[in-house]
Formats: sequence, structure tokens, C-alpha cells
Amino acid sequence: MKTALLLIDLQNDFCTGGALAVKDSDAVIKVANNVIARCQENTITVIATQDWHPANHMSFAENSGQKVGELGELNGIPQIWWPNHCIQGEFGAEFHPLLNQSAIQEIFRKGENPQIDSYSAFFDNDHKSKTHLDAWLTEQNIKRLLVMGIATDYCVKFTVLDALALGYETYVIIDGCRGVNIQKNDSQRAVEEMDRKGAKLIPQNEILFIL
Ligand code: VGL
Ligand code: ZN
Repeated sequence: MKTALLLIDLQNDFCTGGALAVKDSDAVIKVANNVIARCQENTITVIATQDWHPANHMSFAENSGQKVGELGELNGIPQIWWPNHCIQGEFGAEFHPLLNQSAIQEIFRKGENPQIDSYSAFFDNDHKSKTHLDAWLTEQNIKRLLVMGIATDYCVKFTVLDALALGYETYVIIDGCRGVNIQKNDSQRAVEEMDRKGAKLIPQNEILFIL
């Protein structure tokens, strides 16, 4: 079965020193580079997402006149207000400098519509508009995904749940994910939900068994 490694949002703003940094992001980049090397040895496709917001994105607390980290509503959809992050063309939106970017065969950007947030790599948060990821994977005959990256409790979780719903056999490389954890157990709960909905959780040192 054809497989792809899907790297979620390994961008400066989600890493140490960034606007929306998760803890221990350096470990995520290391895992990514390791897993990328294993994928290259086994001719597994490597693709990546980028959170890619215009400066006027309404998920930014500043643009909506709200407080960072609080829960509100944007155009009728629950919305956590974020600090400005991953602004198109800025340093914070670039991939982490230590990531082996040369391995990435295709990039999928999300969050470009200022009126709606987009955690999943497949759909906007209202599930109405779709990125070209699903069509691209279908075109490549890819039916299995290995997912890892940032943030466990947002983009990783919603990407994995959509992948499962779309029928992909979906693995989560568990030590390659880190979360925001507005509530301290958010990432743990996200992992439990992905598990419950059918994702297969594996540590990086076991991926060779499935490649
Ligand atoms: C993300 C919050 C806001 C993510 C993106 O990549 O998980 N989280 N935008
Ligand atoms: Zn974002």
C-alpha cells in the first residue's frame, strides 16, 4: 500500500522563540529528520503543511479585539484567539531552519481565508472548503499516512480525524508530536481521541516495521 509521511506545521512560530511555541519543539524537528531519512531509504513520499495566514486573519486576538487563549466565536464557529502567527512570507511562517526541507515533495498551505481558521490539512474548520490534499493523495494512489508534528491538540488532531473519516489508514508518530496545552491535558486527550477513532499510535523507532 502506498504511504506518505505528512509533516504538520514544522514552522518557526510553533518552535522555541516563536509566537506560539510548543514545549520541546527541538525534539520534534529531530524526530522529523530521523523519520524523513527512513522514508527516503524506503521511497516513501514526504509532504508537509504550513499554517499560512494573511496578516488580517481573524483568529488573531489582536484583529478580533479579544484576549489570547480565550474561547470565543468567529462567524458562528468556536474559536480560540491566537497571538499573531505564521503570517504569509514572514520568518515565523518558514519551516524550522534545521528541518531537512529538501526532502519535502509537496507543501499544503492552510488558514489563508481571514474569516475562518483551518486546523486540519484537509478542510477549513467549518468543513466546507477543502484543500487539494485529498485530491493530491488520491492522484498519487496514497492510502496510508504517517502523521507527526505540531500541534498535537490542534492541527495534528484535526488532520488525523479527517484523514480517518476520509478512509486513510492513519498512523501517528507519537513521539514526533507536541501540543499547545492551553489546559495541561489537552494533548493527552487529543491522543486518546485519535486512538479511539482508529488512528494507530507508534513511536518513531517502530516505523521501519510498517514501511
Ligand atoms: C495551529 C493554532 C493556531 C496548529 C495553527 O498548527 O496546530 N494551532 N494555528
Ligand atoms: Zn494558525
